[in-house]
Amino acid sequence: MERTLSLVKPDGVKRNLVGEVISRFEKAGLKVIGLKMLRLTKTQAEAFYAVHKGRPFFDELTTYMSSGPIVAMVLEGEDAIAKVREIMGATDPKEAAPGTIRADLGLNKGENTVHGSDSPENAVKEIAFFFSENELIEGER
Ligand code: DAT
Ligand code: MG
Repeated sequence: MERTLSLVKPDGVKRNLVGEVISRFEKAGLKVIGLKMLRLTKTQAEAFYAVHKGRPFFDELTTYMSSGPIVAMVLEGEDAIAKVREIMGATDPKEAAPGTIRADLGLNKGENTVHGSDSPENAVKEIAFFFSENELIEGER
């Protein structure tokens, strides 16, 4: 069992794609064990994407990620990290495999509808960025 963090980015929330994104994860057998809607400040977006600090797209990325509400979720399942990355597709919707969220719904390399953690270490950090342990619901329900 593995946990990962996914976000529906501002373009996805704006276009009413929250349910569509969650539905694709659920259909793949992943369980939503934490869920919230929020809006990041620019400073919070910079902290979340700190790994990209110094890249040419950092300001554009963090301005965009703080431009409107997002939906944060923790997904749990076998190989959850890789599964979510596969369902999301490549960063650039033009390069994403057919049938992936980004190929079907993404607008461009920045407004690409979803985020998913890329490694177990980052999943732990990113989950803790948005959720406290008592906001994650596991087991019988
Ligand atoms: P991913 O979201 O697929 O993990 P990433 O971690 O390399 O991709 O980059 C984080 C986000 O930053 C990405 O979803 C969109 C934005 N981004 C990355 N490369 C970019 C670029 N060359 N131009 C504009 N935005 C970019
Ligand atoms: Mg990434």
